[in-house]
Amino acid sequence: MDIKSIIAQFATEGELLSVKPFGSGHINRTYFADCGEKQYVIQQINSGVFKDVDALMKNVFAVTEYLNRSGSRTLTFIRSTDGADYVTAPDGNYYRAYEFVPGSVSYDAADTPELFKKSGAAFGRFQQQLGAFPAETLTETIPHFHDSSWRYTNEFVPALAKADAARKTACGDEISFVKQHCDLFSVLTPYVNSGRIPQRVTHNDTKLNNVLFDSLTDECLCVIDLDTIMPGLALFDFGDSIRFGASTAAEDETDLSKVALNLDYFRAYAEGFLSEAGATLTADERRFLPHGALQMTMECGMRFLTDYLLGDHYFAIACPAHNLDRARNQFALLSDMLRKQNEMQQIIDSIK
Ligand code: ADP
Ligand code: GN1
Ligand code: MG
Repeated sequence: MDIKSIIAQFATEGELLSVKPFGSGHINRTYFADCGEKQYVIQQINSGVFKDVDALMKNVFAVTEYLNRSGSRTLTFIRSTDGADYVTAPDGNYYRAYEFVPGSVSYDAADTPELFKKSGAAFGRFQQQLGAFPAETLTETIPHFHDSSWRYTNEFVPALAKADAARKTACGDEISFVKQHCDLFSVLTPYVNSGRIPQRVTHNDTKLNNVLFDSLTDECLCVIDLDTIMPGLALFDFGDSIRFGASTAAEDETDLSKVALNLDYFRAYAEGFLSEAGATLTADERRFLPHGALQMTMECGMRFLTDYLLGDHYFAIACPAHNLDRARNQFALLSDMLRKQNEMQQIIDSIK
């Protein structure tokens, strides 16, 4: 359906002047709509990924209204002209709208460790702001999202059986890599089961481009992409940020000699994150922060590989081997992280 007639169904202000595709997320289809005095973000929600759009939007409204009430800056979602949380188009696609944050920018890479440190503080603060949010009122929008062992058994292994033969042959080395490293997925199990690493309300998708910065001052304005806010582990929020933002290369860089963990960026992020969330972390959460980075990198690589094996139905791709390129990249990053595990630990221990 025509995006302009979708926008007309939301209670936006002003007259639509222009609309264009926007952002670099892998999941939803995002548009920027200029309505003169106000600008909006319109998103086609990926309902293949989010099976219960109704519950997803209830979560998003509940979290943003909660943050607003407590004075924390967050996204402002706009209801449809007839008061619904989202719009269903005649073709069955779902759309939502929220205000574009004026003067904001998001980054796919941090030019300086200082900028990356600010994103660490933003995600640490976000976790604090949701510390008292009633977790039981949230629907799990993607069940088992960071249950890496579950993903291994229930997604990766079945994908090996179902995969197209040519694709499977193309990634034999990567399949072996996953099998060799899947023991990383069970390291935390006893700590989680005993409560020494507690479940908290977490963001679960803490990529650098899920934070908005002020385009003039580079101060963090707010955390976005609120679709995966669910009970989860603090050290996975930490780890996923490191996976994406402390790599020396983009997530889909194919020259693997460029892919490494930048320890200066690791330190910067850890300082930012711990300055806001450090006081509430248990000793075990803190100790396993580097493991969070290892596990999120390994899990993400396995997810990319699974999607490649199954024909690219989950992540948006720009070329046929995109998911395989991303998987190889994540495994190269993981290999470097394993080499630098002691240094990561020393950095965490040195931050008071
Ligand atoms: P996805 O799930 O596809 O990652 P996001 O909600 O993260 O969707 O949106 C995709 C991208 O659009 C973000 O990474 C960011 O670059 C941009 N973006 C989204 N919302 C805003 C906003 N309110 N203001 C500025 N940029 C935004
Ligand atoms: C997706 O939506 P986006 O692009 O911010 C994915 C994350 C992955 C990431 C890899 C809902 O994040 O889990 O880590 O791609 N989001 C979802 O870049 O699956
Ligand atoms: Mg995103």
